[in-house]
Amino acid sequence: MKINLNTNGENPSMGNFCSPNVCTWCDGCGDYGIWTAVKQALVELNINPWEVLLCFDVGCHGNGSDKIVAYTFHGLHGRVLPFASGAALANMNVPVIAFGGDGASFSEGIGHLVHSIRSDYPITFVLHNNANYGLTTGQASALTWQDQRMNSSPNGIPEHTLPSMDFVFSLEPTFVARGFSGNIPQMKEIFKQAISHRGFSYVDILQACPTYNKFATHEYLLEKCYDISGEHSSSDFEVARKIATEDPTKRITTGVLYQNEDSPNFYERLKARQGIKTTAVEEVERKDVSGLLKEFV
Ligand SMILES: Cc1ncc(C[n+]2csc(CCOP(=O)(O)OP(=O)(O)O)c2C)c(N)n1
Repeated sequence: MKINLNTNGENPSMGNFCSPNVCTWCDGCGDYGIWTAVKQALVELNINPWEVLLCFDVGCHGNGSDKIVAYTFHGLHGRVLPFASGAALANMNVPVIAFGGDGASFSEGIGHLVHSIRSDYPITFVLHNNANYGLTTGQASALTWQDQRMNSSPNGIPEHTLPSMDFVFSLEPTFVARGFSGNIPQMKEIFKQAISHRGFSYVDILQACPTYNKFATHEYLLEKCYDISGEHSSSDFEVARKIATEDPTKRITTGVLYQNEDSPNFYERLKARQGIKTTAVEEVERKDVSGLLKEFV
């Protein structure tokens, strides 16, 4: 469990997370649903805005970093995971949620995704999967469907689509979930479970992008997404991998697909931190290093 429930007796409400800044997302953008479900999940977990760190990558979703009240960070494109992981390791008492687009996460920052999953850093990662580079106006990402015509590839995408779920499962994750931006109640439940997970929670949210994604539209996702929660045991890795990688033209399974609650996370495996009750942040102190520096002159 990476959450430290609030200790000051105040109950958070949706209003506590409301920012006076006006959203700039397009009408019908899936970001609205994700933004709402995140706030609902935090409220239901009894986490106040000052008890959580929300880290945003660069992209349309990242423009939401000042549309919610919490401790927020808006970083460089593709680099949200190292920042979020470092913050979590420095203070394990604060839950950390990182948000990234499919462009950032599967192109610019794919190396960080690899090592975040295999290291099992104690954070939640929400993939805003709109299958294109939204903020820069509809270029193809590694998750755009093959042959789709996009703004910088008018003849269609020659590469095959990166099989993201197969890729994620190849890295032995401890938590994998998939949701749909049009299903807020389900996303809320997924986020609550992801935030409460011990290690790295990978949450793929298939997201409508009405302006640039004309293939996996809200209507298409509504038809294909299938909530498997009631009929699936998330503890079986092989079954989870199979249902996560089914032919998406038939159905797209959603819900918490896999969770391993027994595996210690990265911090718990750090030998140097074992038995230590303080956080690294609390241990920061001013030290005289002039003697050490003399060794280098
Ligand atoms: C290293 C780097 N590469 C490229 C860019 C330009 N850039 C800014 S946002 C963006 C697209 C973001 O797409 P995605 O990550 O999928 O997020 P979305 O906007 O779709 O939510 C790009 C290419 C950048 N700022 N930095």
